Amino acid sequence: MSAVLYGAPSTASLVVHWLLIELGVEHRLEMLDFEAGEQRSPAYLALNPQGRVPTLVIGEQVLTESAAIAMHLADLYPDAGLAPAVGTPARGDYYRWICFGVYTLMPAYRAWFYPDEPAGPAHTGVVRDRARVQIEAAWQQVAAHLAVSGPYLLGRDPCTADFLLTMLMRWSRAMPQPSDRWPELAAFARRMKSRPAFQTACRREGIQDWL
Ligand SMILES: N[C@@H](CCC(=O)N[C@@H](CS)C(=O)NCC(=O)O)C(=O)O
Repeated sequence: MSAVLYGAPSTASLVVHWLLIELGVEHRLEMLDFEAGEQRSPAYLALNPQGRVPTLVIGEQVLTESAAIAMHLADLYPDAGLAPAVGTPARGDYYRWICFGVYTLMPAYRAWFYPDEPAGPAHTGVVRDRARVQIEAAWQQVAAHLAVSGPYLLGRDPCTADFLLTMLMRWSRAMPQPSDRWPELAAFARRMKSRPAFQTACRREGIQDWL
């Protein structure tokens, strides 16, 4: 199966790019220029009405939302073992951690990186302060979980949720309290970043930090 990934360097498309390489999926990259507003071009909005990345076109399907794409890829390539079997307790934990990324971390990051969205330009300071508190509390929770149940979110082996979490950790690298200040998270990130597919994805996106 071949695929086209619409993304932008160092954004939410990274986890999809990484998984495409990790899973050996034949693909083409279409990197959008955010500065030029390409994510809001009529052609792109026809694919992704939110005007955000990533979008994956795989076979006949157009799929958006990084976590949904990541879970779908894991299901399409079960031999890689990146998603526990449906109906098992591990699958429940897997959903939990994917949802934690999507419901807890992503909205807080959106507020951090786009602080005028919730309440306009006059309130960006308070929005960012609140986002920072939420993000740090989330990392504290993940670190506590890994300390007891690690080295990966589900224990011994990595799953797609670990890939998503690694990308979300990366987004905090320039924040006042980066996620890898927590030793458990730093160790986790080191392990995930040492995967050759992560390094390849970063190289292809021109990423030079947090490698
Ligand atoms: N929930 C979406 C979030 C996507 C998202 O916010 N992407 C950002 C980059 S990290 C984006 O496309 N920003 C461009 C814009 O909002 O104009 C997902 O995980 O796919």
